[in-house]
Amino acid sequence: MKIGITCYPTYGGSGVVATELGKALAERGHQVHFISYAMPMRLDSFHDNIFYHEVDIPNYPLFEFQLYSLALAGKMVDVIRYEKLDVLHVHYAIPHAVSGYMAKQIIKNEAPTKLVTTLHGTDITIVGLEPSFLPLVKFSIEQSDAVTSVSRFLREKTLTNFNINREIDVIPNFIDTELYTRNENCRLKQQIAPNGEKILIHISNFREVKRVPDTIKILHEVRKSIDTKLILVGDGPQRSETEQLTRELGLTEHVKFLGKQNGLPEILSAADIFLLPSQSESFGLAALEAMSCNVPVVGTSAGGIPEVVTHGETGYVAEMGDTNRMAKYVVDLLTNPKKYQRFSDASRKRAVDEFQTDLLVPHYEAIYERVVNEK
Ligand code: GMT
Repeated sequence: MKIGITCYPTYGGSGVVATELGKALAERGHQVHFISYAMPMRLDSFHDNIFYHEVDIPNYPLFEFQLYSLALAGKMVDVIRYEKLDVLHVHYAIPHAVSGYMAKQIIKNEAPTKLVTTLHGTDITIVGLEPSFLPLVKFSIEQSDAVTSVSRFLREKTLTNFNINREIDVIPNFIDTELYTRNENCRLKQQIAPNGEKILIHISNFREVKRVPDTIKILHEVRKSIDTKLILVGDGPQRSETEQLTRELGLTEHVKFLGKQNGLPEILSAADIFLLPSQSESFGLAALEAMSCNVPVVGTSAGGIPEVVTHGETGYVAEMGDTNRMAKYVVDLLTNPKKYQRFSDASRKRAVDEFQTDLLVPHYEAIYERVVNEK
């Protein structure tokens, strides 16, 4: 099939999932056309069957704000028309599903391209609920030929928040478990914990919803009984606040801020436990990446996290903000080597058995087949 994919190219989990999906589809023989304003971050080498169409956003003195949604719709029309796409698959509803709908309407007499929308998280739980966006998100979901969500939690939220009555297929985030595998000879572990200290890790884009300062509070509590370090990977709005709290609590030499990084499997291989104290999380791709590298997760029970982290088997979940309980869970795991090993093995097994790329990409293909064959 010929499949167009639109996503946020450089920021966040939805872009990662969309790009990995495109790569997997191309490997399975489909022709994939990425349509975005920049080259997707994970599209870092040449792939057969993958094409990239950059959206050019015209400027004009009258336009105080850039008209990305319109420029995107125009580019979508162009790619549908000349590449003869069977399916246009948009990731994250705002504004992609709206632009996709517009493009489909403009070209409907020339091309029967179907629109598939994947909902990822804050497009439904936070920003999509803004009064100025809500009717657009609701309409574009209702008008898509198929809609998928990355967790059961997100499907329920979509139906209730937007008062929508339609089929939504749940397809969880997936992972390349061959790539995300533990490297037992990790050099970073030696550098950060030369005396065999335990290592906690958190990876995110440091937005408010991630509650990154909670990782510092957890470390502070854990260090009362265990010599432990914390690695923080990523950058974003909460970084300075987190750095400040680190200094206030006298933890500077125990917290390593690595900033944005590639090579996550190598970094995750240094860690003993992944922390995910989010306020809102529709799935938690970062937790899955950790689990695939044998790292159990301690986090909150927010949103779809319990669909990924099995409480008492691959990690623990607690109420949002309850950093003392999360710290207790961390100490419990780090002081029970047999239990820790069981959780670590179970984390890897769950990633491989339930969330491997090869298991989940066929679900997307089945949806494409379904919509293309629908009259
Ligand atoms: O930043 C993004 O790309 C999307 C972001 C969000 O805020 O919606 O991430 C979401 O999509 C990921 C991939 O499906 C999920 O694993 C994340 O849990 C989800 N983030 C939130 O719900 C906060």
